[in-house]
Amino acid sequence: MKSHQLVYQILARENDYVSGEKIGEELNLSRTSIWKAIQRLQQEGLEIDSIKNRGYKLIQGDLILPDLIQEKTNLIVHYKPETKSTQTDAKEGIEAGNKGNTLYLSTCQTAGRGRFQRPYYSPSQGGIYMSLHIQPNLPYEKLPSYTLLVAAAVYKAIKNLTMIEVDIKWVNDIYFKNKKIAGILTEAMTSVETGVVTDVIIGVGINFAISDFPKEIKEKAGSLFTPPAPITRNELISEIWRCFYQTAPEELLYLYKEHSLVLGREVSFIQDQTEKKGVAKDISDKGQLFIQLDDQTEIWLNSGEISLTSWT
Ligand code: BT5
Repeated sequence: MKSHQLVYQILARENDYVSGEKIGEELNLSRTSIWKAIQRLQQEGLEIDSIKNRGYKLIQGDLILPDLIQEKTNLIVHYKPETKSTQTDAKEGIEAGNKGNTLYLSTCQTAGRGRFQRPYYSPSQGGIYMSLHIQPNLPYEKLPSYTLLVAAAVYKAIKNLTMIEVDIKWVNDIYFKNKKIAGILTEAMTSVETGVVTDVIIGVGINFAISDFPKEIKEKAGSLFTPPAPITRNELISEIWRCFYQTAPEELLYLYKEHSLVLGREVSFIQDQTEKKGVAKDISDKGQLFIQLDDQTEIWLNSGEISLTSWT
């Protein structure tokens, strides 16, 4: 690990001020190196107080530690402090021959995107941006709905760590206090020869501790925490993938439906250029939403084609 990461770990562990001398002794680093490490942490957005003769104290913020996440999840973690999009990083990784069960992680995206190429706001402070690459090698019909499974894993991880219960909005949004705090984007690659889905990239963006949003999404977007956060991003990232890999899919699908914001509610959506309304009755294991329209006809909505415009 780099010096600033080691210094961060000491500050995160201590509840009180810790002197530069003590940190230096533990890490076998000079006071100047410690000072430089503190500056680097402050540049990365951590709030660190320093008092003469007492030392340094972490007030708020955390540092993403890819080595720690790798150790906790058994995934291979590729980390960039800033990137265009972790989805693109994953695609480039696949082209370069990287194997599955690899996590592409960043603290800031300059071209983060959602479904239908919509932009995903990914500021440098307080967010989580990550894309998991897996290699299912299954025909499309046998492919589980990874968006549903990961949404439920996000729900479960947050509950396990904080007791907070978030809501899931079909198909790929996580809501908390009626605001969107996270989104999921699943993309698949199919072999032209065999028709088998060889690679899947599941992108997750979370507003972990973000205090402000641009005006275009201010009404809609929220944050899981208002800084300071009671847990670290490292803990949440590790717990999400632990829940994803170690929970039976049946349980995840159950959690998804149980915490769905739309089941049993009236929803609207646009299909063939017309607004339609109906009651959301069920969600299939493949991620389709079953709707009873106002004229009593029943239809299955496909998440690849339709977004809900309202739900009440
Ligand atoms: C999503 O799309 O919500 C999926 C977002 C996936 C982002 C992750 S981050 C890691 C990986 N790398 C990427 O480039 N992407 C993935 P969708 O359901 O289409 O929602 C997009 C809409 O949500 C936008 O049109 C905005 O209205 C709104 N939005 C944008 N940024 C937001 C944010 N940070 N928080 C809440 N809402 C946001």
